[in-house]
Amino acid sequence: MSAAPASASSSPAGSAATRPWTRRRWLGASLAGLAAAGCDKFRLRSPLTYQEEIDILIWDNYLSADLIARFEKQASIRVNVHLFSTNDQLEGILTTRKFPYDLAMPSAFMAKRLLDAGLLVPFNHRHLPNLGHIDRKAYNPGFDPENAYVIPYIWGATGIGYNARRIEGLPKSWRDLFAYQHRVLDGDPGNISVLDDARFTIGSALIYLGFSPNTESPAEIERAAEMLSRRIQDIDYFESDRVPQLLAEEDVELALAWSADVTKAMVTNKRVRLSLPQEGSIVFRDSFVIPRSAKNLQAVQRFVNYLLDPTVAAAVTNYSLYATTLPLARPYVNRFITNGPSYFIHPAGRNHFLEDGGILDETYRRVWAQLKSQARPRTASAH
Ligand code: N2P
Repeated sequence: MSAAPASASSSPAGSAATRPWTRRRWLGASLAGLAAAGCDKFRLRSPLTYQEEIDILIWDNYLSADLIARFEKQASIRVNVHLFSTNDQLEGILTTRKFPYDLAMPSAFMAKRLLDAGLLVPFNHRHLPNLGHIDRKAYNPGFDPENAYVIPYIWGATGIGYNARRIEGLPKSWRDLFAYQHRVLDGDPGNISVLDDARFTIGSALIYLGFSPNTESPAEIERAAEMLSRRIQDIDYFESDRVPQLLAEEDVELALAWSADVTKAMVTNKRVRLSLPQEGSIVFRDSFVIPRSAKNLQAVQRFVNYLLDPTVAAAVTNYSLYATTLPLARPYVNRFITNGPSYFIHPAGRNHFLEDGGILDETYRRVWAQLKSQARPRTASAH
């Protein structure tokens, strides 16, 4: 197996979605997938002609080139992949760009926000015979109980990715990330990264302080921001895409991380582990939605239905290492994934699901912008 599995995606988060998947990117991502999962076979795009075309906006490293090529061939529908790195970025793209995206994949709380803003159109379940494969428990009962607009597909938790050989002790609490100066065993000052994502990073700080990550109190949000601000000089990266590399290459000892990114790091570095802090953590469900801009509803639903096939969903998880919402896919998922951090979850009561804060989100954004403006030059220049 070669280098850290996650990607050719080292360029600034702000531009990820605008970068086309060049052949080099395909190659990087596919080889990364091979290294990670040992299953998908790399194949260059063949010079087929397609009857139709769709444009999808998804997280980096979720879908392999091979899976997409298989669909393109069988359906004669070309799939143009556009990438994004954070929910905020996705919202920015969908609200400001005129481009006719046919599919997007926000986390559930952002899907609600997009729905409330009138930016989504419903699925037609007649085109989705495979929809019933999704675990009923993963539905979004609050705002879309029948999955009219939102189809949860991938889930995971947030926790502390850490290097077990370099950090003294097990980081059991968010305190280890946010408020405690760690002893790093070889004497180097330890490096820290947090997700470049306002709701997830501030939300985790809120959980540590005993507040809800969905708090409606500006004072509580400010308290979380103050704590992060006291830590700002120790935070080396605000990073959402490159966490697997940062951990695997031992650039950071402690990272606020999405669970599967820790699995990715562990593929090449056995010292890396995930801790779900005792105070609880945020669980996300990344979900398919159809933006109002969609130009080809039938073709895109055919694509979604393809992804909802249990064997295809398993291949998505074997490639991305992110947990699937399809119980029937699980038997086809590699054991090292189902037994590892990708599937770590707290017992009930300590899992938090982000909710759309409506206007309150502005407080998160303001506080986040202030925080990032205090970041060390190294961090600031990385973005
Ligand atoms: C994959 C990022 C996963 C995002 N590169 C979690 N919502």
